[in-house]
Amino acid sequence: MAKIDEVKEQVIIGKTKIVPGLVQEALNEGSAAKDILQAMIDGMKIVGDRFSAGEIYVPEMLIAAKAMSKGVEVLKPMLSAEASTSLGTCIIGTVEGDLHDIGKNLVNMMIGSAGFDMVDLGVDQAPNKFIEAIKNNKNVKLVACSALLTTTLPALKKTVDAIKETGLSGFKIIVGGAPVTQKFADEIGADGYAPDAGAAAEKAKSIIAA
Ligand code: B12
Repeated sequence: MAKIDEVKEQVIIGKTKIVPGLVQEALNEGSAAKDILQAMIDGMKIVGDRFSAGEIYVPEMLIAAKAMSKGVEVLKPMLSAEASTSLGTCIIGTVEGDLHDIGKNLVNMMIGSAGFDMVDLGVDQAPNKFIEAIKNNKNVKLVACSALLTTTLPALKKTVDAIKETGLSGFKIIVGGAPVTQKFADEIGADGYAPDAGAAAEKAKSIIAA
């Protein structure tokens, strides 16, 4: 089995200690960092499907997530390059009620490497936490909100509404996460949407220039 396939298999079964070494071996074997990342994302899709089918439970999802996070750490230097000029500050977080952060962390890394100074609020963040961060940080140009559950899509809307109601300006809001679509982003009045971390970085740059 190619190392990259082993990475995927070991992420699925949550082998936190083994995954980082395998990721390094896959790199040594000549696999591209973005392909290894995609293999891990594909692995998480299988984990999600097994959860839906009732074959595994929350603890198994959690250890798979930990294994993937450890693998991403190895890839980080290859996926993100330091930009020399700053495009401003980006506040990023997962919305209230939602504990998923792997996707948000990848978006953080990619938008950061596009040249933004990142302020990561973490998971389960109420609208006022985003607002406080916008007020307390200098030169905020972008706010990025993540939601992974259909049940937290309303919290995404609540967050965008609350930020807009403050009347604060000078920044754009982008939203994303598996259940989020361009249509939903438009409906809730977000300025932008992107389906994955690479596209999020492109969108971040184009949206603040618009
Ligand atoms: C790992 C995981 C967990 C872990 C999370 C650990 C962690 N540190 O993140 C734990 C165990 C905590 C968990 C808990 C739950 N989970 Co869960 N989880 C997953 C799983 C398997 C993987 C998620 C993941 O990391 N994917 C990989 C990343 C890279 O992809 P991503 O998050 O989609 O991110 C990409 C894009 O969406 C986008 N993106 C993400 N954020 C943003 C933000 C912006 C601004 C932009 C532009 C783009 C963007 O870019 C990212 C990178 O390319 C998914 C299945 C799946 N395949 O998604 C289920 C899944 C999301 N979970 C699900 C469920 C049901 C739950 C629970 C309710 C289970 C329960 N009964 O308790 C709880 C809810 C807890 C809570 N309140 O949040 C369901 C959601 C169903 C739904 N439609 O709502 C899923 C789809 C599984 C399933 N098939 O049923 N989960």
